Amino acid sequence: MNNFVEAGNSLEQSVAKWYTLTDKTDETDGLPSNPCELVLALKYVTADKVKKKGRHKGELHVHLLEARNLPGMDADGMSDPYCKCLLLPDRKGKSKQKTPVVKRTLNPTFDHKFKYEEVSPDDLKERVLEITIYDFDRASSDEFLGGVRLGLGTSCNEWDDATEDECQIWHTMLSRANVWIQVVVPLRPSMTPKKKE
Ligand SMILES: [Ca+2]
Repeated sequence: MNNFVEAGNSLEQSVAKWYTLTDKTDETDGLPSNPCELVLALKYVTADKVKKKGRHKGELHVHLLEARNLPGMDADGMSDPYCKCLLLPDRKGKSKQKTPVVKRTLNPTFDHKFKYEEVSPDDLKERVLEITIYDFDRASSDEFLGGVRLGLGTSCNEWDDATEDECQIWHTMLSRANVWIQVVVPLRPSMTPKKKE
């Protein structure tokens, strides 16, 4: 029942809101809250379900669906968003994934799938999926629009700093193997690691 095709057919209805409403009531500036957020789906595929032969570990499947209410960075008030994705602590090679650029929009549809092979659930408990969104600029360096770090946030590594919402998503992905988990996650305005207590 919980396969992704079904979830995709009713995107708006099936999207789970992971953040709590109490976060919003802290806003005192009176600005309308059209939250800057990312819609994605995750699925951990156990080793016995991996199609390639000779694999001993499972796979993490990632489907970046869309972003909403991104900041406008260009002169016309629009941005040209694309996502970068890393499975930290690796920052090189197959860890690096990128979506194509979606031109002139603040609400891009990425619909981009990729996977990380040969990862066990225990590996993923110590790793962090970092997704950052940038505005592509032809003439200057790309500008940061928002990001998330999905993980359990339990190690002392400074990059392992998932918020409660981000941690809940990772926990759900790990506890419900072979099922797509589709979520809406608020985008951080900065990727500076949160200080550990
Ligand atoms: Ca641009």
